[in-house]
Formats: sequence, structure tokens, C-alpha cells
Amino acid sequence: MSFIQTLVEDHVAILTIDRPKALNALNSEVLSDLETAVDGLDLDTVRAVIITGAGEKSFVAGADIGEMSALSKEEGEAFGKRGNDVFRKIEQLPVPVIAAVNGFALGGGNELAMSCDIRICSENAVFGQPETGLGITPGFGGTQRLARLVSPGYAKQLLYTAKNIKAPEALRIGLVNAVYAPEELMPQAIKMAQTIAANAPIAVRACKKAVNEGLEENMDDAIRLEERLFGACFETEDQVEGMRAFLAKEKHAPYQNK
Ligand code: DAK
Repeated sequence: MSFIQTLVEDHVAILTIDRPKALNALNSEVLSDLETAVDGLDLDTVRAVIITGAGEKSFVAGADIGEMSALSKEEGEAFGKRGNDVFRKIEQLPVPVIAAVNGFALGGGNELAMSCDIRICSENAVFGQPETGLGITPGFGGTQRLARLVSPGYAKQLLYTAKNIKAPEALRIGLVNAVYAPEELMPQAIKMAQTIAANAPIAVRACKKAVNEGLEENMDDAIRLEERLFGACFETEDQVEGMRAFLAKEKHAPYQNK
């Protein structure tokens, strides 16, 4: 039995982390199951992914403290690499990934959410990097992604104080894009995923690549990257149909990923 439930409908995949006894904390098995679920996505069909947590209380309450408590230095580094490899795979999935944060997103939970392209959350969501209070640093990319997503100063405040923040503050600092009533979170995540899935898949993938890879480059190289990706969209069936329909004042045919 897997700790990840996968549901695919209408080009949208929903991956639910399902370990409610430990508030969906990430142990090695959950990480392996998550990687298997991500590897198993049929990217010919899936155009957007949602990651969420089972239950109403927690997205992911962090890496598993019980499992980490007895690790040696070498094992700690290996555990960090394990999580980083899986989260990097999520970050580099060709299709957009939305984190629907339905409660606690602490430590590895916040790090998982930050590996996704877009974060939305419920009103009861709580974010934080409690690691320094446990005698460790974040180990699944938290120091790097947090400093890039919010200001370096705010990231350092969260890292050094180990204090959690609630949904409105996460919204204020740009860690999440929107906050919803708990019962609205998944419908809104699905609506956003379906909107993405209805757009031309080659163009959407190119946007993800342009933003992610461009941010690692200087502006001249980043702009060149955008030019190449922009050029590659032309002569695709979807570009031809999208522009034909606009000029004919018609609704375009469903995009084919071609
Ligand atoms: N690990 C393991 N079990 C956890 C857990 C976690 N992170 N969080 C919660 N649980 C378990 C609790 O132990 C409890 O289990 P039982 O006692 O029922 O068996 C069950 O979930 C329910 O939790 P509570 O009874 O505590 O529920 P409350 O509502 O009272 O509190 C809470 C909810 C989320 C505020 C509290 O559970 C809590 O503070 N949890 C720990 C949150 C936390 O500190 N998370 C960050 C973990 S550190 C690295 C690699 C990775 C990382 C760092 C370094 N390297 C390799 C360098 C990542 C680190 C982290 O993520």
C-alpha cells in the first residue's frame, strides 16, 4: 500500500500524501512512494499536477523526526539528498505543479510546497522552518528556496527564529498566492489546474522552463532562452489553431499538445 494516492482526471493529476497518523510527515517510505508516484505520471496525458495532504489538519508536518533522531552525520546527509532528489524532480517536472496546502506545512512540508510552481492554502494553514529549534538546518532545500521566494531577510527570520506563520502572513510575504476556506481549497486548486490544462501544453511547459531556468541565468542569457522557447512554439498545431481561432473570432479547438 502506498502513502501516496494518485487520481488523474481531465489532464489533472492529484497526488495526496496520506499518512494521517503522523500528520503526513515524510519518512523514507513516503519519500519513495512520492518519487514512484511522480515517476508514474503519464506526461502525455497529465498537463497539471496538484499535491496536497490527506485530512483537514496537515499538508505535511515535516520530515519524520522519529526517523531522523538516530541518524549519523553520513546518514543525515544521505537523508537530505534523498529528499532533495525527490523535490528537485517535482520542481523540474515539465508540467506545472500546484501545492494545495491544507494545514501544517512545517520543515520538509514547507520545503515540499516550495518545490511546487504555485502555492495556495486554506485559512488554517501554518508555515515554518522549525529545524533550528530541533538542532538541525532545513535539509530539503529550505534555506535556498525560501530565500529565493520571499525576501532573504524574511527567510532568515523564519530560519533563525524557527517561529511559524499563519496563512495571512504567508500571503502577505508572497509565500502563497491565495488563501481559501478549507472546503474551497481543492475546488480552487482543481479550477486553476484545469485552466492551466486547457491552455496550449507546449507553451505552458515552455513558460515553466523559461522561468525556472531563466532565473538561474544572467538577463542576456535568460532572454535568449526565452527567444528559443518562443520560437519553438511556432508551427506547432496548437499555435496555428490558437491564432487561427483568434483571427476568425472563434473558440479554439481543444489543444492537442502537438
Ligand atoms: N515527524 C514525526 N511525527 C510527527 C511529526 C513529524 N515531523 N509531526 C507530527 N507527528 C506526529 C506526532 O508525533 C503525533 O504522533 P502520536 O504521538 O499521535 O503517535 C501525531 O503526528 C500528531 O501530532 P501532535 O499530537 O503533535 O498534533 P498537534 O496538533 O498537537 O500538533 C504539530 C501538530 C504539527 C504542531 C506538531 O505535531 C509538531 O510540532 N510537529 C513537528 C513539526 C516539526 O517540527 N516539523 C519539522 C520537522 S524537521 C535534513 C533533512 C530534512 C530536514 C532537515 C534536515 N538533513 C538531512 C540535514 C527536514 C526537517 C524537518 O522537516
